[in-house]
Amino acid sequence: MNLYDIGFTEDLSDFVKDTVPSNFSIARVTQEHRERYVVSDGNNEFEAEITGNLRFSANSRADYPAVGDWVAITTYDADQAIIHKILPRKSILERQAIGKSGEIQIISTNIDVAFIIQSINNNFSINRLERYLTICYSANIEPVLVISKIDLSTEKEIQDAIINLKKRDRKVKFILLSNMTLEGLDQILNFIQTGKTYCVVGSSGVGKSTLINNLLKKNILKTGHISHSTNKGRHITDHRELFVLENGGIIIDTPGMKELGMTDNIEGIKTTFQDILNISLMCKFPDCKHINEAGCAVIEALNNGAVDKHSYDNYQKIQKEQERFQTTVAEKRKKDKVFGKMIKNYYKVKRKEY
Ligand SMILES: Nc1nc2c(ncn2[C@@H]2O[C@H](COP(=O)(O)OP(=O)(O)OP(=O)(O)O)[C@@H](O)[C@H]2O)c(=O)[nH]1
Ligand SMILES: [Mg+2]
Ligand SMILES: [Zn+2]
Repeated sequence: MNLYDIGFTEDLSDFVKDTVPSNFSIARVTQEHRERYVVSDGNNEFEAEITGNLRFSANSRADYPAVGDWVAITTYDADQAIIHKILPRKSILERQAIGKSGEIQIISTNIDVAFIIQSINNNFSINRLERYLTICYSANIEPVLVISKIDLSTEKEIQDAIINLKKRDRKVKFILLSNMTLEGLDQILNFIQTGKTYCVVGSSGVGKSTLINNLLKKNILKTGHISHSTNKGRHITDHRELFVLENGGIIIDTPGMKELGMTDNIEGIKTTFQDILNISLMCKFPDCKHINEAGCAVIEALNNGAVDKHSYDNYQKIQKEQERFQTTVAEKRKKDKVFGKMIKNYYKVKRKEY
């Protein structure tokens, strides 16, 4: 195996030739634990830490390596490495960090396709799906909905879910899956292409790790069952990890997510809620918020049934959240600027004193 087997591309190779000094090697981050990483060059795995410099220059968590990243490393001993630099990311799957408004948490990077997993029996929610779609479209990542645990529901329940889905969103590709009967597994396998990177996201317990075990045809990952007996709490997967499949696809497992807070998602919102956005072009006022303005085409469409009420409500909620994120970020920047000025002035005064 080499770098190309874990997703390296010609574009990246050109970039490395032009910009990375030859005393560094290139690797991909395959595991992320707190401040501790595992990186791989396709052949060997290394336990890795970041340089003090990287840590010092990081403005936020988003500046730290994440699973999926390509990094410039130096190695020592047989299996230790230092990460010096993160290569530019092709895509970033991210959400707002839990409990830290205005801050970003990276889920994984350099992803081509995200499998959004929802189990049909207790986790299927189009509102939540629209959140995932928004973050995927914002990041230029193709979303694929996987409706799992179909062995636990009736044909009628499955059909109802599909009807609801089509009513709300006609674009998203979806696959029905049972990790027990393995129905749908071939469809997922056939969809996965050599050299492309996939990740699975969704709530805890929906079958993300079980799916990856099935794709790997090995029970490598800990899944719900084992953990119940050891009583390790509700979340079974506690870190992100990248795997290479037999067919050459690369797939990342992630811990279950309860919240999916919006960040800078304007583009993703536009794509997810395209119907609403198209209609809004006919609103009387260009800055219409579609709440109670005169001549609002969206409200009119809502009243005559052309726009789905649930979709509209979800759109408003997501839109507000993303505006709040932008405001928080702007306020933070302002504060940082003021603080920066204070420091500058302090040094000016100091210099004068000498
Ligand atoms: N009946 C049924 N059970 C499933 C299916 N997929 C997964 N399970 C079970 O659901 C439980 C949770 O599965 P996991 O794969 O650990 O779920 P996860 O999404 O990885 O959960 P976290 O790691 O906590 O995010 C396990 O007991 C699985 O055996 C399915 O398609 N059908
Ligand atoms: Mg898991
Ligand atoms: Zn309007």
